[in-house]
Amino acid sequence: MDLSLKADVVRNISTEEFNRKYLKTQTPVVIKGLTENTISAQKWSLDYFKEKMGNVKVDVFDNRNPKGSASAFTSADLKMNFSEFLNIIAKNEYTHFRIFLFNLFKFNPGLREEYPCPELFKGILDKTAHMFFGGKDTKVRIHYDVDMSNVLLTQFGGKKRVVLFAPEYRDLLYCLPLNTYSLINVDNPDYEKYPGLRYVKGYDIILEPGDSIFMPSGYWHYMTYLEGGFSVSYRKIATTFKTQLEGLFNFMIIPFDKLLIKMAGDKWLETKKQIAEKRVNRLLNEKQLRTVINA
Ligand SMILES: O=C(O)CCC(=O)C(=O)O
Repeated sequence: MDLSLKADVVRNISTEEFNRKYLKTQTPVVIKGLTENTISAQKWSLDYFKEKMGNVKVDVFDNRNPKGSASAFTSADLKMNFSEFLNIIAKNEYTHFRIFLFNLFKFNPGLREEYPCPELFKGILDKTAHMFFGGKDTKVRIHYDVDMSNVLLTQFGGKKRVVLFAPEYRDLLYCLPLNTYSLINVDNPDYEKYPGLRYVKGYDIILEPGDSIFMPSGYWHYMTYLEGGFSVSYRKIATTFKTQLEGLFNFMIIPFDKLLIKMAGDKWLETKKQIAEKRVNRLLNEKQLRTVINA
């Protein structure tokens, strides 16, 4: 696994330049300064959310849940008061708890004015933002987003490590069938078990508070909270009809995966792992690999 690809880091980029250089070419980029001159830059902190929305009951994921490996992040493991959760991550020590895809504006529509969708990402989805919270060293398993939209993720609070891989590496990353995630360990790749990982190239990026990262449609991402913190994501619909259809297709197949998990549990998970491994072994024996790794 080679993580030496370098993403551009830009500031003050116009919408025209962003569209031409990054959105059209589906190239990741780190953008600095998008929160400047917004209320979020002055006000947003764990304490502020505690004060504004501390009583809201939030869905929390528990990274220890062994069942989590069987399916996409579609259902949380427990509910707690937002203030209770924020107290845990404010300690800035390891916690297995995290919040994923929290619909911020649904609970407090006023917050929309405090960090509105940046101009360069405006579109039909720009009224909805999602939030992600985690404590120090919390990790988010490698996956790509089911809906295949483009994502602009802005970091607040502590630093976050983001590892990215292009969609072309889907098979070599051992994507599990009927879903959009993989069980490989990005921090400690097992090349004996997963030989395809030798051919994978990606980006290893550290986001500082105030940085935003553009993750194009279908890009695989693996996150590590280096400090307790949170992010906000805005989405922009996929730029090609083919990719939009892929998003729709993903939504249609995941219920089958869920059904099979219900019916066959671990057996289905084992079958999925075997299918993913077979796909890679086939690829490693074929000339196709050359096309994928040269992409
Ligand atoms: O930053 C996080 O906690 C996860 C972000 C993520 O997975 C996403 O935006 O899809």
